[in-house]
Parts: sequence; structure tokens; C-alpha cells
Amino acid sequence: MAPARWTHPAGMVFVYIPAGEFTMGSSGDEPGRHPDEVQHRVVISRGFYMSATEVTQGQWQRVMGSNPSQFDACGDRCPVETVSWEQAHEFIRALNDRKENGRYRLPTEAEWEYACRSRTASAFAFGDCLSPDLANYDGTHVISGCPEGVYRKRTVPVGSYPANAWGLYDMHGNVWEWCQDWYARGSGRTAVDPSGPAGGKYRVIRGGGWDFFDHDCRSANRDRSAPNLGLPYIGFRLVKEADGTDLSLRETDERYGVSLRSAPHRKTRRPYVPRPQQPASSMKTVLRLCP
Ligand SMILES: [Ca+2]
Ligand SMILES: [Ca+2]
Repeated sequence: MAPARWTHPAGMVFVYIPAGEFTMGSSGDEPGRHPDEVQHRVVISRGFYMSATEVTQGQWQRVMGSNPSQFDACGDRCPVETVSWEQAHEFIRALNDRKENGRYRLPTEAEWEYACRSRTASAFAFGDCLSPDLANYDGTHVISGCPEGVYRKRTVPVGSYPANAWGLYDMHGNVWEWCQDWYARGSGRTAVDPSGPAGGKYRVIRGGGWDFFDHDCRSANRDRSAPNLGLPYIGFRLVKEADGTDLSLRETDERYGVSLRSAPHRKTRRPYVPRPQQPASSMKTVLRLCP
């Protein structure tokens, strides 16, 4: 069944992600994995919409009237970057202030990995390797046995490579994507709609970027960055909450064996509560290697 689609007036195309459950994290033998990718079952109890691409510079410009991107010469269809987690929320607040178009937020980390995997268990949604035809990343140093790629040294227009099974582009590479959650190492316990710890120092980023290697772009890879820092390899995509009243969407959910009745239905999540900004740090805040 082709996923339902919805387009925001500012141009963001959303695809429907059905409810379901999956194994989050990576197995112990996955090349390039880090210890914080502890495998555990996660239930996503409600379907939601996710933007098919990273938010673009053109979309940001239309909503915010400015363009903070380092690669601004790349054009309207390139992902917006050099936006902090806090700035991403300014964009989201601007969308939500116009109530007629629905409610938006960042994906939780679990929603992000669930959507990225699109029912795959391999290192990438496309199998156990990336290639320069599948994603924008630094292909000069690759997972053993995977094809060497190129290093484009910049962002590229969103949707330049194939989508995953759910119609999502650039979940691997181009720019890292902010998630809603504070970063924590994770417990490995089964969870329903997890939304991360109550507090922390760094926010989660996912998916790797143009300046990172293929193993950084794996579906399970987790990283983090200071929420008040914009970097030219971090952008974001959006979740639009489904209201759960569309019967065809309900059928889609039940096709995958998760009954909407099995979990309490909430029309909206908790409102976003801004947290105090962390002091700017001169240290490199995106850690390529986990301890
Ligand atoms: Ca990306
Ligand atoms: Ca990591």
C-alpha cells in the first residue's frame, strides 16, 4: 500500500509512517557499532507523518524569512544546516502558531530509527553497505567489504538518492538530523513510545552527514550535540502528528499487527518546554567516536 502523503503550504511533503514495533539498536557483530546501541524492543503505538526529506533552505526561508546555512549557494532544495536544536524549535513554533495546518515537532529518537529502518534490520535501510549512489557521506573510509565512495565535501539537494521503503530520503547522510530527545546511553529495556530522559546536556542527532563516514550513517548509530550550537552538518526533519481519525490509516496500522486499542491514544503530545541553554563550549561537541 502506498503511504498517504500530505504537503504543508511551505512545501514540506509528509509521508505516513504506520504504527508498529521493531528492534532498536544494533547487534554485537555489526561493523562500526558503538556500545550505546543496545538492542531492545520498541513499540511505536501510533502512526505519524514524517517529512520525506530534510527541511530545506527554501522551506526555512519561506517560514523564517532568513537562511542561516553555510552552504547557502547550494540552493533552495539543499537542506538547511547550521541551525541549533533551539533554532529548529523556533521554526517548529512558527509552524504551530498557524494552527490550521496541524501540529509539528521533532521526531523522538525511537521514531527516527523506526522510520529509518522501515522494517529493515541491516546496518542501512539499503542493506549492509552504502554507496555513493545511495547517500551523501565521506566515502573515502568505508566499512570493510563495502564499496569505496566519494567525498563531496558539501550538502547536496534533498532527494538526490533513492528513498527507503517508506518514502523517506537522506535518512543516511547529507545532514545529521536533530531528534527531540536528550542523549543518554540507554537501558536496553522494552519501551512503548520512548521519548528519552527528562534532562541532559546534549540532544540526539541521527543519520550521519556529508562530512562523516558510512559507519556514522548506520541506522542504529547515535550521536549528540549541544542544543544551542548550529553546525554545517546538522539539520532536521519534522514529524506531523496524525489525529488518528482516518480509517484508512487505522487499517494500515492494523495490517502490521499493532492495534491502536492496545495503547492509550493521545491527540497531542506534551507541549514543548524550552530548557535552559547550555553554555557554549569551545570543545568539539559532536563526538565521532564513543568511549
Ligand atoms: Ca540526513
Ligand atoms: Ca555513535
